[in-house]
Amino acid sequence: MECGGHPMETIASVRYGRRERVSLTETTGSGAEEGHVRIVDARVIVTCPGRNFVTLKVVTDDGVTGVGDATLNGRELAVASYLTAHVVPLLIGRDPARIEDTWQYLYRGAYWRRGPVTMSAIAAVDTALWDIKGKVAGLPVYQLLGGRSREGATVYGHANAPAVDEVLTEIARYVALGYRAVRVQTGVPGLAATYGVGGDGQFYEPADAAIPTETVWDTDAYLHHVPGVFARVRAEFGPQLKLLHDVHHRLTPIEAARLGKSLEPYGLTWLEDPVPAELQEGFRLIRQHTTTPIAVGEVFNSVWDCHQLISEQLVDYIRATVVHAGGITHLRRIFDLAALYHVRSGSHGASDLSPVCLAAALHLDVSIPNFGLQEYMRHTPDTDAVFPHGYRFDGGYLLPSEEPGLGVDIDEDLAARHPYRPASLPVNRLPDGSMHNW
Ligand code: EZ4
Ligand code: CO
Repeated sequence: MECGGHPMETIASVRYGRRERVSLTETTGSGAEEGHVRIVDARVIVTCPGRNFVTLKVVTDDGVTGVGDATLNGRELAVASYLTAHVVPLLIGRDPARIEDTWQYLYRGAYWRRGPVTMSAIAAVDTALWDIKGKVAGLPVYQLLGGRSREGATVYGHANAPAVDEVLTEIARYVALGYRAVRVQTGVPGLAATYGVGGDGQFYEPADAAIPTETVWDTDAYLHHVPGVFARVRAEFGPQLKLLHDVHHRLTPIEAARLGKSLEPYGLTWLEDPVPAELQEGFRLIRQHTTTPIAVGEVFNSVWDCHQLISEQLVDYIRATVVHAGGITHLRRIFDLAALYHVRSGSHGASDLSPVCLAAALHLDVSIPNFGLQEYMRHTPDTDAVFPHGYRFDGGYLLPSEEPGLGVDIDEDLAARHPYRPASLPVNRLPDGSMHNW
């Protein structure tokens, strides 16, 4: 199979990028048989401009490049290695125009389906191929997805602070910038630290140490504290501002039901990740008790993680992302299913998803009919410099780039000046020392 001459050998040569034209019956269906443009290079770039990002850059023999985000916070090198060892050799010689076929090839071809590492790797390829298709067509990707359904993506910012007084100041800062929606997180009296509340209000980064930081959690203290926070926020900012809160998978269904009920007077737009979501039917119990809308999905990798949540209408917003849920192709499939059941999008947009992911998300956000909200945490100036991009914030909206493709790139020289640094997400324990969800 290694060198040319008869049909079986042609299969190998097509896969590894030689340009001979072969007939359909002689190929593996790699898409290269038409003798058109092929992928000639795919580079996996790991960089740490303040935090770690993994980026795939795909290059065609016409010199067109496309980028895809492959960042999985705290497990970056697993995805980088998956791409380098198991995906890049399969890409060389393929037709970059065949996005769906390449997606199916990598998904079905892995045999070991789904999971965050596999799906982030597939997402990176898929995103890069959409970028290439847009550049080849001379159109921004949202045009390839059906064009605009709205002018921009309404975003929510993160107002977080240890104390309630400080969080009110943070919210006011977002309101002054034009934000229409704010996620509110505070410290909990009696707990030294909690998720979502960093030292620096503007740039939150939970992966703060090579060996995981240990935090302590107390559900009773939390449930006692949170309703009072939202009472003060509503009293201060009135009924118009959209308010969100992230529980970060820490409650049981009945505890979440109690929290949702106690927050009903404050009209939250959503309560996020109230419980860990492996048990999809567990959300029925929450639903039976509260009208507070539920958002879930930032750790989901495929439609199979949320089909029951969606089809039973157990959630209101699905928060899967381009990078962790198989790219633009698969995330659109999830959003299309959601649209049938009155479930709207609420894409995860933490700063541990790179500007490449955010750019891709915005093309989906403005095109799909059932957009809800887009999370927006600003990246640091160093990150923005490594990933030059054309999307911009304007009066509470994010607007995708009008350039062909995604409108984002990676500056590889600058990226090389920020080498990888080991960083893990924290772990969390109950007061008695048992492990809990972080
Ligand atoms: O903790 O992305 O809604 N946003 C979040 C995030 C997650 C991080 C984990 O890497 O919950 O901030
Ligand atoms: Co969250």
